[in-house]
Amino acid sequence: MQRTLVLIKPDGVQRGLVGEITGRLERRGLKLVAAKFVDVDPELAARHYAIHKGKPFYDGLIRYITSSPVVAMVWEGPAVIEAVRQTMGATDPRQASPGTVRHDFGIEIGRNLTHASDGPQTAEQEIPLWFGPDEIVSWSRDSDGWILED
Ligand code: IDP
Ligand code: MG
Repeated sequence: MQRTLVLIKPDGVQRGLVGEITGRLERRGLKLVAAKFVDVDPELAARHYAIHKGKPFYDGLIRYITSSPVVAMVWEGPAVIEAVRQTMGATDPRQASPGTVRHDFGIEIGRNLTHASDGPQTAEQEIPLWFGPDEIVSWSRDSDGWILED
């Protein structure tokens, strides 16, 4: 089953939206397989956002993600990468569709509440930056049969 990295960024934590955002993913039927609270150091931030190095918003992005703790999670499900990106909405909250996290709780691109891996390769690179293999738990959910087809 596919997995993806999700971060609730410092603004989401500071604004008390951890339960709201996590609840949306749970209610969608996605399965949480790893979670922790992390005070992000500049090295981890730089590795996580290496692809954006050199862009005009890079320094601000590193300041943002290291400014206060984040919740890091791994979610599992069929096509979970696309599913989570849909639930979060477009990068810029002003472009995000109503009903998405970024639309419903955000107004500025530099305070867009969440991160989610954007493809299978990205997820494979990102998850090990945040979690060791022993921190990811495969488990059987009693409701699986009501959420997933055989
Ligand atoms: P994503 O988070 O939707 O995948 P990316 O393009 O990968 O978006 O950008 C990473 C993060 O960098 C965004 O979530 C946002 O926090 C920040 N960012 C992207 N573009 C801008 C910008 O133009 N100004 C300020 N911050 C930006
Ligand atoms: Mg991205």
